Amino acid sequence: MGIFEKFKLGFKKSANKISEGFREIIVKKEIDDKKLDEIEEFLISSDVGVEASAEIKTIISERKIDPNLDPIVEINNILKEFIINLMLPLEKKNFFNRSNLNDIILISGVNGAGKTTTIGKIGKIFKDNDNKVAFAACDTFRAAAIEQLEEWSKRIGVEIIKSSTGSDPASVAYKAAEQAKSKNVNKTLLDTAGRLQNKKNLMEEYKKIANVTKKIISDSPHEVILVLDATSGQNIINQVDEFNKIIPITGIIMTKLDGTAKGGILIAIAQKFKLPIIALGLGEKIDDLQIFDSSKFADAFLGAS
Ligand SMILES: Nc1nc2c(ncn2[C@@H]2O[C@H](COP(=O)(O)OP(=O)(O)OP(=O)(O)O)[C@@H](O)[C@H]2O)c(=O)[nH]1
Ligand SMILES: [Mg+2]
Repeated sequence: MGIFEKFKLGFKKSANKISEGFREIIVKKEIDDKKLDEIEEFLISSDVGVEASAEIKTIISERKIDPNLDPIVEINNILKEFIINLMLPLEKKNFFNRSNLNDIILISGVNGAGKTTTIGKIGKIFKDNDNKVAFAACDTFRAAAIEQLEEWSKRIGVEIIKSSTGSDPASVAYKAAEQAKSKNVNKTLLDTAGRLQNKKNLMEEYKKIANVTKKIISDSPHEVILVLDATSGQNIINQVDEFNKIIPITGIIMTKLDGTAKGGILIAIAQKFKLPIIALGLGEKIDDLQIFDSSKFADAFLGAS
C-alpha cells in the first residue's frame, strides 16, 4: 500500500463522517438558511474551527448552487477549493532538501505527541536526500528517552549526541551545535522532553534549549517544529499559542492522523495561525510520514477517490 492510499485509509473516519454528514443534512436539493446553519454547525463539530466554518458557510451561501447539480458534490468542491486556497501557501516541501548549512532543528511538543518517532521519520528522509544528519538527545528527563532516540539513530545510521539522564538538556543542545559545526553536519535534530504548555518552569527550560545553540551558530535554531497529536482536540490551539510565544514556530507536524476522525483540527490551525505545515504522521513506522501536500490532504479529508 502506497503512502497516499494509507493516508486516505487513515483519514477514512474523518472522510466518512464528512460525506455522510453532508448527506444527512442535505436530503433535498435546496440549501436554505437552516441548511447553511446546519452545515456550519457540522463543520464546527468536525473540529474545522469556528472561523473557518463561518467562512465556508459564507462561501456556500454566496455561490449560487445550480439545482441541476448534486449539492453534495458542489459543497465538496467548495470545501476542496477552500482547503487548497488556505493550505497551499503553507506547504513547505523544501524543508526536506539537502542543505549546505549546519541547520539546527528544534523539535518540541507536549508529552507523547510523537516527537521522538517523528525525528526518526524525518531523519531518514533527510539522509535519503544526502544530508549528513545527527540526533541530539535533549530529553534527559524521561527514563529511557535517550535509549529510544538511540534506537532510531541506529536504525537509520546517524550519529547521536547524548549525555546521561538527569543532565542539563541545554548542554546537550550546545554540544550538538558544536559538533554540527566541527563535523559539518547538515541537519541536527534536537529531541526535547514532552512538556505541557502551561508549566512555567518547563517552558523556561525550553527557552534555554532554544537559545543556547546561538552561542555557536548565531542564526540557530533554523527550524522550530511543533509536533501536535491530532487526537488532542481543541487543546492543540492553546499548545500552538504558548509554544509560539517562547520561540516562533517555523513549522508544524501533526501526528496520529491514522485512524482518527479529527483531521479537521489541522484546518482550524491553518486558519488561525497560518504556520507552515511540514508533514503528517500516519502511523508508528519509519515510512509512515506524508510530506504535507494541500491537495492530497483535501482529497483524503473529503474522502475523494
Ligand atoms: N498511530 C500513530 N502513533 C504514533 C504516531 N507518531 C507517534 N506515535 C506513537 O505515539 C507514542 C508516543 O510517541 P513518541 O515519539 O515517544 O512521543 P514523544 O512526543 O517523543 O513522547 P515524550 O518524549 O514522552 O513526550 C508511541 O507509541 C509512538 O509509536 C503516528 O503518527 N501515528
Ligand atoms: Mg520523546
